[in-house]
Amino acid sequence: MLRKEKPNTHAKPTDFDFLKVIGKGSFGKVLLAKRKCDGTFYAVKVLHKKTILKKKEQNHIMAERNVLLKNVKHPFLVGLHYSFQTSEKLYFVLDYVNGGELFFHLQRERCFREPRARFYAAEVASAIGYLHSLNIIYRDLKPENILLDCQGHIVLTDFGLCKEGMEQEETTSTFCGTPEYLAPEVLKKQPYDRTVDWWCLGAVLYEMLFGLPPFYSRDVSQMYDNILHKPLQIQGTKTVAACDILQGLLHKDQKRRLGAKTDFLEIKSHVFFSPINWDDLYHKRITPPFNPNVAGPADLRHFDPEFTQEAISASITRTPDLAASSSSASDAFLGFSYAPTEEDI
Ligand code: ISQ
Repeated sequence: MLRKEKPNTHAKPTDFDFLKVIGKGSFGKVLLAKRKCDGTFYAVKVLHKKTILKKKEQNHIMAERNVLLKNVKHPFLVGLHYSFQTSEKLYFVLDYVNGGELFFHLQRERCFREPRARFYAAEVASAIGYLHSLNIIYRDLKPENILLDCQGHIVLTDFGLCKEGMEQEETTSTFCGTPEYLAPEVLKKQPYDRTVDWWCLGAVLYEMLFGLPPFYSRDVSQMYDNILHKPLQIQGTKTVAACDILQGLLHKDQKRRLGAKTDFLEIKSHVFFSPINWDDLYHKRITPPFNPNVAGPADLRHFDPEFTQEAISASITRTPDLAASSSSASDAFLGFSYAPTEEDI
């Protein structure tokens, strides 16, 4: 369905009952919310305008909204229904996904066998390949952004750091990301391109197979040094195909990295993924290797109690008087709100 871009001035925080905090980021929180008019559950991401402005991150946030608006729709990317704002906050109304973080399950099991790791890596790669086809770099692939839905399929969240409008040869040198999965060129603050996402895929796959990120050290500066200089070490009994794809994705030189030439096509055709039928994968015709066994949409068993037991601040749920809004904060987010589709009304 086409999404009409007109400001959604009608949606407001009091449309929802905010039930639980289910995630936290640098700019705000993600809350489980139940829409009062129809009882539907959503994940509502609430960002503080002041924090965003202080960190000069409004371009990223507007990029996040634009990415979600650009009709970016893929089976393994979280869906945005609509967005709205008050004088102090921005609200994204997202699909609620309750199979838990992939790495929550990984921690419980320490590591995954190759077929299970391959399935998740393939669904992640499929989503990244799709974003690249729209000239979007995901950039922020990290454990907490990889969720499972109630059937056990991957859902990537958090488009806050996506870089829009990147053509194949273009590079960018904005520094953002999480230490564990930072590619060498990002650490060195050198220009980077879409191959950063293939590095991150390699890091995710490595962590699924070995239980720790590649180049890991408890000492962060040692870890940085390892990412830049230490050859990748692969221990234990992994297949030749798994070792080869990890070496390819985690190549320190971005020009020689797997994916540098024909992007997703190279990943898709690597022998590690030969058991995957990519068309079946995209259409969710492959039964996930693990079923999160959730009882229903309100089942929070896979969320960290650190989040779910936290009280929700009253400022999130009330709708402040718009006349009292500070104009500089509002001006920075002009056009942020947009209307729901017919399905959402
Ligand atoms: C959807 N469902 C659960 C958690 C989430 C965290 C971030 C973004 C979307 C989410």
